[in-house]
Amino acid sequence: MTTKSSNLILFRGWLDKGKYTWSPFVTKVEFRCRQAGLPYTVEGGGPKYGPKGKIPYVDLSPLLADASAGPTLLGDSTFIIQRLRSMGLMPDLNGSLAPEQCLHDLAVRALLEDKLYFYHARERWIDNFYVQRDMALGSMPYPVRIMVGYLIHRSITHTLHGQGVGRLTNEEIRMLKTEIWQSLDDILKVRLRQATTGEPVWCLGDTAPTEADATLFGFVVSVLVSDSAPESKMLVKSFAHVVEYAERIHDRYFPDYEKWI
Ligand SMILES: N[C@@H](CCC(=O)N[C@@H](CS)C(=O)NCC(=O)O)C(=O)O
Repeated sequence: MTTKSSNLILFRGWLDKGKYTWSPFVTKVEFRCRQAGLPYTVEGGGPKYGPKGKIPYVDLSPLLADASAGPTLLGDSTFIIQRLRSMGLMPDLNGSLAPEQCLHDLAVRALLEDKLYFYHARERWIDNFYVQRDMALGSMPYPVRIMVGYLIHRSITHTLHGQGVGRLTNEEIRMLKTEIWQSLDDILKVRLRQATTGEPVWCLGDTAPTEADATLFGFVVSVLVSDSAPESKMLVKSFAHVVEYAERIHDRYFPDYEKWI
């Protein structure tokens, strides 16, 4: 299933070489690898093969002394980054932050990964179910896709109801999503105004990215490249500073990837 490689292997759910995936967490890890200059090889895989039942996950074995011992799979973007940092393969982006900045960084990540994520899950898996299903389950034969899609829809409906987002109206969700992107646009506007060159700017850091940038870039890109969150795509596109932030990072770190339109 995996190619012989001395690189870290990143399982993205879809292979789609030369393209971003629709998962913000995959792009988060890819950004961290590229920013660190850590080469990686992409593979398809899928949530059910990952140690946490989600994508992304990685196989660390090519980087380990005993590469012949078989795959060493690790799931969850945060723990993947943490592990690669502890192996000395990625810098500690937040290492020199003051406690207050660390808290801001954590808050931005939580805002996106633990709040915005659920609005997107509803938009994708409930409001635009067929587009999302046919992308996420596209490799499955049609009858299987219908059955698995139905089970995922049911499970996500329950999750969103328990979490609370399932009980909100579309109008309420639109308001909450707009509030998030507006706040990000406001801060990025200031960052872009302070920048003297066309180089990337960073959400919280003056001259270098922090962990929040990996997450933020992942979320902006996931909206811009996917077809199953059209309302969010229009919303994000209406925030020029958010789009420019992502464009600058794309141009610097992902010139080989197809860009969103
Ligand atoms: N906390 C995880 C979240 C990953 C995640 O939610 N991945 C989604 C795709 S964006 C997934 O694999 N969902 C499949 C499922 O929940 O069954 C991380 O940071 O990696």
